[in-house]
Amino acid sequence: MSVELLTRPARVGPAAIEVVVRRAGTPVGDAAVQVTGDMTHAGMVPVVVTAEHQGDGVYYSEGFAFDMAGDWIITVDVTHSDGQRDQATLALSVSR
Ligand SMILES: [Cu+2]
Repeated sequence: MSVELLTRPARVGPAAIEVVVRRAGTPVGDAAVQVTGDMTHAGMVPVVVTAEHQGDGVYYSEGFAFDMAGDWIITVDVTHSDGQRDQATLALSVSR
């Protein structure tokens, strides 16, 4: 599984995220993909969006948003149709 932030450089505001889900090299089109953004300090409400399948194992959301500058961790939770779960994280620094 790979996670990529499409809106570069990462700045405060709306952002697009793409997640590519594969199993043993084969694209997975029937998973549920949730993207959660957290910051590295306490007291923040996480940003949570659902990424929609676009075909070929690519899931996309443009509903993500960074509401504060600083260090963020994006966690992608994938639930497969058989109930198995995968998780991936992406750490990044968001500027104003
Ligand atoms: Cu914050």
